[in-house]
Amino acid sequence: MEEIEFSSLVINTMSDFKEIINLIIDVADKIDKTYSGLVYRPPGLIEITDYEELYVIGDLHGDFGTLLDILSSEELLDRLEHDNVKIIFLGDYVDRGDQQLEVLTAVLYLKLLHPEKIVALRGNHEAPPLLLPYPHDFSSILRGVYGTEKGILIYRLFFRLFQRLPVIARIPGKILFLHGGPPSTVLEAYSFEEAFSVGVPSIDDNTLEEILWNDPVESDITVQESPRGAGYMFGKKITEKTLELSGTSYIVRAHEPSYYGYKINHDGKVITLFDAKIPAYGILSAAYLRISRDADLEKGLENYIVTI
Ligand SMILES: [Mn+2]
Repeated sequence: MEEIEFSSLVINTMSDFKEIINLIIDVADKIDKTYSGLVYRPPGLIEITDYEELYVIGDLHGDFGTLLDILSSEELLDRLEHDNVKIIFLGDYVDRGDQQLEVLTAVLYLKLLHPEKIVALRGNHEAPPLLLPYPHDFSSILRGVYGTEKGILIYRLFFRLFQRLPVIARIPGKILFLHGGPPSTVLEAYSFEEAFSVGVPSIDDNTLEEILWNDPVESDITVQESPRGAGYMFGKKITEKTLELSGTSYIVRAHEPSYYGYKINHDGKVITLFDAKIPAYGILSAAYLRISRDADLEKGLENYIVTI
């Protein structure tokens, strides 16, 4: 499929009240399921067990143009149909940007078309009911597009879908993916499952807040207050304990605007990706990761960052 064709599919779907409802309902059934090469471990972990090439995309915040640019420069729409590629989105599809509904519809549409190849993680803007971010203008966008009554209904459907999005992905032995950062409770945890609420009925509220909101800090302090008013800043010791518990070598996360689209912390063990080239952030480039199955990750994951 060409980008122009995909773009009009997305716009036609979001412009039709019934079509968008159908998309939300259909995709809700697919976001937390096991497929070939993607193992779902409830309530919020996806294990990526097979891929030829993996792409990782950070915050989009309504930047549909950058999403289309990435899909186009990597020929991903075509390759999703023929190759064993996987795309991990790190969350924050909505709020701030002009084309939030387009971005969210596009990501969900890709998941609907290729459920075994797309992982759509949750960001802090796909918020839990008691922890709304600021700004949270997504609901007013929906009221603008569909009118008040229908807009509120669509918002509620999206909001329910957000509660079901997985919050962590892992390539066993290699990389852990999440939106914000590991919870500070990893320091006292005995296992990965305990630390990240895997295999329990629901994710602990504080764990969820930290996974969605935390940011790295270059300091020997284990944890410190965050200026965001939610989550914490995590130091190197938390990164080291997380890598040990999860049996991985790197943490890939998003959440923080970075001038070149990426940022490296904790001696290269924490990589931040950001892809919202919108005026609110004034960043120069967006960045994503492209990792093939045979990539030698030992020499540093930062070597696989691509800027656009
Ligand atoms: Mn965020």
